[in-house]
Amino acid sequence: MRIDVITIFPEYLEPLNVSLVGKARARGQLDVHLHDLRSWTTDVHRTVDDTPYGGGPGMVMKPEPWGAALDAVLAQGADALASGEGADAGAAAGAGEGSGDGGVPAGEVPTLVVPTPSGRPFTQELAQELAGRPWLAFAPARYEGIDRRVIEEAATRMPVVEASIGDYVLAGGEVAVLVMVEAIARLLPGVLGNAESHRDDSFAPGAMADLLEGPVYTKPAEWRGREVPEVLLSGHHGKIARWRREQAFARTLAHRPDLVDRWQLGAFDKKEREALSVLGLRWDGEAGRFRSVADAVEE
Ligand code: 6GU
Repeated sequence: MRIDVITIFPEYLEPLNVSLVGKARARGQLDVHLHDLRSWTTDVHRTVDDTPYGGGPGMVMKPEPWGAALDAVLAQGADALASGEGADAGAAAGAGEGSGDGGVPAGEVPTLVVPTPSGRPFTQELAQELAGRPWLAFAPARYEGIDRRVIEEAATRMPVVEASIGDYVLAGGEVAVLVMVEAIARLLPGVLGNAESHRDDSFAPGAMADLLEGPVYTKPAEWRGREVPEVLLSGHHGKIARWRREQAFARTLAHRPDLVDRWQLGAFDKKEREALSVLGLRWDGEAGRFRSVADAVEE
């Protein structure tokens, strides 16, 4: 996969050289190119922002540098694939350039990912969808955001996804890019050592959809007077799987009752329904969702 990031703080993306993502780059599984937005400014001050039309606080990122940057990144990526190589980003910061098989098919355009608190939620499902694309370009903004016309014009040329990593406001999208790239990279084939490690992730499609992963333990079996739950030492795989699932139910109910609202009765077998009942959850057929006994009493 090829990834381009256009930012006024390329150094903010240095962590892409470390750990899982860094190793994926070193192995040529990820071809990351960082670009300094200011290299597409034309004035001596290298200005990237201006006051908002209509008034109000803060500054807005000017359209011209973004337009020129996206043009250049599109052309570079296209050239890179024509020459069959990860092209060096001329404007890249030290951490930026990479080579290896970007794996971008001819005629391809990137999917533009714009991190913004007003985007759609960045979920495991979206991470999975983006992990299936050969080329992503990220446009993290600072200040109050990017002039809207940049996004609209880009959308006439390539798929655009505006995404938020949560209900809070960051000073800029760079950290969100780190979050998204890491979530995407670990889904790429061969990046995680053990392909099965995805399977039990919270939010993993299948058995863990809408479910948070429960607690984990390692040696020693007793630590500061605390023992590892006996079932995990039993060697009984069926019982262990069931126990883990029940822990996941309890944890999801405690931390994310909004996910419980998505559970459907048919997803649970008889023993699981018993476990849900022990947690105080009863299926409400009319409402089409589980209700906790405590809520039912309140009403
Ligand atoms: Cl993607 N960007 C910024 N600036 N703040 C955020 C965010 C993104 N997601 C949540 N908060």
